[in-house]
Amino acid sequence: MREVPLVMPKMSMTMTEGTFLVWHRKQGDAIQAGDLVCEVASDKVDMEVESPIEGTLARLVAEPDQVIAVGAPLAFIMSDADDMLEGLFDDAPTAAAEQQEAPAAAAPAAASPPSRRGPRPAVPFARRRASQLHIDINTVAATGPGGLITVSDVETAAGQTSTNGEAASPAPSAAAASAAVAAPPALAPPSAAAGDGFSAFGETVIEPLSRIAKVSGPALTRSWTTIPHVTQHDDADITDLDAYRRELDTAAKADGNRVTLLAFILKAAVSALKAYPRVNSSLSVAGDAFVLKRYYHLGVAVDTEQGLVVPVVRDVDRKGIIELSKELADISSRARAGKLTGDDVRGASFTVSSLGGIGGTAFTPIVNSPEAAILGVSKGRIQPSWNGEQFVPRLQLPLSFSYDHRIIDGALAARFTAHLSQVLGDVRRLIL
Ligand code: CAO
Repeated sequence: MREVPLVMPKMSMTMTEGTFLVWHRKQGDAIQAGDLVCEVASDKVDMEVESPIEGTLARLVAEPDQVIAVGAPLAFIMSDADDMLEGLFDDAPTAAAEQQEAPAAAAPAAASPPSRRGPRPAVPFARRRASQLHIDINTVAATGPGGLITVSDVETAAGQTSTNGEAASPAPSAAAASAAVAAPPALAPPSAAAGDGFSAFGETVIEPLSRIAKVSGPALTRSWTTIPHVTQHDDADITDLDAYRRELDTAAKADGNRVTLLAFILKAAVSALKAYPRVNSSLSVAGDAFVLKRYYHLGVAVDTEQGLVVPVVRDVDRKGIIELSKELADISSRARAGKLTGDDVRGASFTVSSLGGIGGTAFTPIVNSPEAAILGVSKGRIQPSWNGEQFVPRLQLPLSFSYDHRIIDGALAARFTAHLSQVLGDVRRLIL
């Protein structure tokens, strides 16, 4: 009996790391060679990973959305089988993905799927489109370079598109018809190369997705479609807090720094996370426990020209307002300059998304899986507030707290936002 690693496959010559997507088996499962174990993605290709050997899935190492180096273990299989399949992820998918990365050098399209047993390479969205259309991707004939399955291959298999991809087929299948309800074109458009069909109605311009959008789009879709989301809204009276912040900000400006509300929001979030530890947790991979985190690393959504990025401020519980303010200025300017490293964006236990500098009264942020919740903050506004005798003008900050309902119930969410509101309403509580 020996422990065999199941590793992150190399899906192209240039690939150095991939993103782990989802487990299809759980720890302790008995598996056969060729069984589907999990799915991973490069920035170009999604791939199913099968077991190379018969045995027991002894240890799951990877977590959803974790970025893992090529060749590093995703899991370990205990096995006493001799027939290790060497080169499971060999030239076929590698060549396919490589050609996808270099369209100018694309080889003639392969018309049929590879005959060997092994993972079927598919472009992002193709696998999801297949599942939306209730089609087994292993039955789809690939027309992409090197045997890559494209979205239009899947749709063709569903009988949904005509050959030029510009119009729906005259007799869509029942599966395609139900998919039209389940997934409108705006959610999963066919690839631009295949013709998107919109030019039949007027002029169109193709704007390629940025690298960030290519990575974050599927991650957001996964979070939104796999996590039962609920958003709890509340207000915090920050009249006194804002007066104090302005004092600090004026002093900081003299040194070329700023103190914005966000540093206080991070500290208040830590206070609430300590009071309600479940919010600072994740569901275990096996789905049978909560993993409570005793660290307070907070992701902060930053709007950049390339798209949304979420750098992480570590150990917020151990830092003061001035230190946090400087760090926020540093990470947001590095994010906008595209200079964040992999370490800058890993390991958050909770996320804050502030649109307060832009506007809006409320929104429904998407939980950053595998975290349990995210706090959205909108623009503070002066509102009339009843003090028991009269209405007085107070600065109210809108809070939008989205949470995974499998981990957090409505009462806990209401208590969490009430705690946040109290702490932000009385700045003295921040030092408790
Ligand atoms: N209410 C009112 N004013 C606010 C505010 C709020 N909630 N939050 C910030 N402001 C003010 C600031 O005080 C500042 O005003 P002054 O310059 O007059 O003092 C101004 O708005 C701009 O602040 P900022 O946005 O530069 O700084 P920040 O620390 O508040 O936020 C950052 C930094 C990086 C979070 C922000 O710039 C950003 O990118 N926000 C967008 C995040 C995003 O896209 N989220 C959506 C994700 S989808 O889930």
